[in-house]
Amino acid sequence: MTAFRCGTVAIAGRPNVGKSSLLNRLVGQKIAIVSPKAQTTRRTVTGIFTTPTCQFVFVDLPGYQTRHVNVLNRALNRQATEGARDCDVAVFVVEALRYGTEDGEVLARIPEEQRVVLAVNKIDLVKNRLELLPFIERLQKERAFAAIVPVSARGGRNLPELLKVVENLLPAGPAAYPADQLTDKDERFFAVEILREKLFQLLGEELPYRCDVAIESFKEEGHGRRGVLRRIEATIWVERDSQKAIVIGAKGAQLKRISSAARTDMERLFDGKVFLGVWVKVKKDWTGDARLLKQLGYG
Ligand SMILES: Nc1nc2c(ncn2[C@@H]2O[C@H](COP(=O)(O)OP(=O)(O)OP(=O)(O)O)[C@@H](O)[C@H]2O)c(=O)[nH]1
Ligand SMILES: [Mg+2]
Repeated sequence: MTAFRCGTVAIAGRPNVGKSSLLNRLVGQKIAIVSPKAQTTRRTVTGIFTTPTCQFVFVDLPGYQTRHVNVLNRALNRQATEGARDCDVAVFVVEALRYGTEDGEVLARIPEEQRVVLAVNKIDLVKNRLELLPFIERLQKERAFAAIVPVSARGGRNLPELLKVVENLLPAGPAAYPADQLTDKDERFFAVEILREKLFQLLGEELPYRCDVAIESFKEEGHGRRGVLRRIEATIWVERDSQKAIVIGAKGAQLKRISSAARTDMERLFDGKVFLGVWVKVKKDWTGDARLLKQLGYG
């Protein structure tokens, strides 16, 4: 009988290659937020997946930030670099047929001695599969990857194969978490992330990068037959009054859209009723304010 394996698996790569989508697919539940915009993930999310032979502790890292140079993005880049270094295995995600300097910079930050599996994602977008071969050959010159697996986080292609090669690289050892545990993050964390996802999905191109979310209070009420009611109060921080006006929208319509979309997702994830109150507040230059960033959970 082969020994049980358990270890941490960082999911690294430049923004927008599909790291969070891949995490969600691998653990079988949507826990990491996803948007078509680059640099969506700011907080490292852990997703735990346990099989009869292995426990994978996936860590979805922020994509390396190049867009704005500020205290926030420096903190995110530090997280991304440390995450890829401190895990047992790194899965380096690229987009099929697209490999540029930004990808190369992320790969260069993963230490030479780290075991790296290359996941070539979004193969559902490749019309002619033959084109993948020269692409993969070219990438093989970049690093001695432990394995290369073409996948589709969207369609689920080859994900069992990806899990298999990662499993074989993980150390033998007992499970670190109970088999049914999905994440080590708490509900407050997900409340923040779900609200942030809605900002990314519903606001324009630039504004989501100027916002962040803090939970002011999170209470559970009525542990009765009708389930738990969660009463959540949150603040959306923006940098300027003009941004606040956009987030709120005419007659509060935009804020209503954001909070009701967030509430629906929270109710699905928490499996119970949610009462959500959201306020928008201005804090000039919050992305450069180390103290507020600490409060917002960026170590
Ligand atoms: N067609 C296709 N689209 C995908 C696939 N995986 C992810 N996407 C899309 O790619 C976009 C980015 O996905 P994310 O999962 O947010 O990417 P990410 O790497 O986590 O991005 P950051 O958090 O910004 O670093 C989203 O619009 C996804 O729906 C895939 O396999 N196929
Ligand atoms: Mg992400």
